[in-house]
Order: sequence, then C-alpha cells, then structure tokens
Amino acid sequence: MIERTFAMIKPDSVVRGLIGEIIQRLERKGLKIVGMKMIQISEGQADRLYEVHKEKPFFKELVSFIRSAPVVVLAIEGESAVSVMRRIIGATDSKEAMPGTVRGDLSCSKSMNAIHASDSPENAKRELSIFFTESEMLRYSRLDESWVC
Ligand code: FUP
Repeated sequence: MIERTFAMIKPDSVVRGLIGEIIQRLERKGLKIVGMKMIQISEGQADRLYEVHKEKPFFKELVSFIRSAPVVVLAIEGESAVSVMRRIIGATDSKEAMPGTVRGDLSCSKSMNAIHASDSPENAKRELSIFFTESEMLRYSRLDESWVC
C-alpha cells in the first residue's frame, strides 16, 4: 500500500554536510519526496514532535539539540513508506544500528542520530501535520514508479 511518512534530517547531519548523502539514499530506494523544507524548529514544534518523551530525563536535551541548527523536514511517499523508512534509518542508538542503515553508516550517537522517521502510520499523519499543510505536499509521478516495487 502506498503510504506517506514524515522524516527529518537532524541538526548533526545538517552541520556535517550530509543532507545530500541522506536524501540520495532515500531517492535511490524509490521513495518519492513530496514535500521538503529546511527550517529552524520552533519550541512549539519540538514539543509537539516529541510529546511522548515529555516526561523522559533526556527531553530537555533532545529539544535543545533539535533546535541547535536547522533541520530538513521531508514528506515521503512510497510503498509501505513507514516501515521502509524505519528500516533505512536503523536503530535509535547509532552505535547499535546495522551497517547499511543511515544511522549505522553515518552516526555514532544515540541522541545525535542523524535522522528521524515516523514509527507508525498514525504518528506519520500527526508529525506531517506539524510541519506541512496539505497543499505543501505535492503530486507528481516519478518516471521509475512502475519499476521500483
Ligand atoms: P526513534 O523513533 O528511533 O527516533 O527513537 P525514539 O522515539 O525512542 O527517541 C526519539 C529521540 O530521542 C531519538 F532520536 C534520540 C532521543 N533519545 C535520547 O536522546 N536518549 C534516549 O535514551 C532515547 C532517545
């Protein structure tokens, strides 16, 4: 089933010059970028994105990190996009993430872990709505669509 998911290239990747490398991996897999912008996350957006972690000891540090430099937010469409993206990004702790995944290849930290992607279709919908209006998610066909899945 074609799904939409939310992803965010985190500040560590932005300041390390890894935006292109990460986007290239997603495009090559056959995922379609239907929305993309570079932003400085507001405190309100960070609170909403990480609301499930509000009571966790790392929450304050997490919000401070995510606001420490710009991020690139992405709306992504594709066959089983939610689970495919989770596999591509790898385990939360980059030290444990498998080689071949974004985190496994490009990061070594649990907190500065390169990229975020929604963990369920429900969260994808919620997280997309924090950063994109419906009209900011665009419709087009990729030329390779019938060859990818
Ligand atoms: P993930 O879905 O893989 O991004 O991971 P979580 O939703 O569990 O955590 C969200 C973010 O909180 C992670 F990307 C990094 C940060 N985090 C910490 O900094 N310390 C922790 O112990 C757990 C998560």
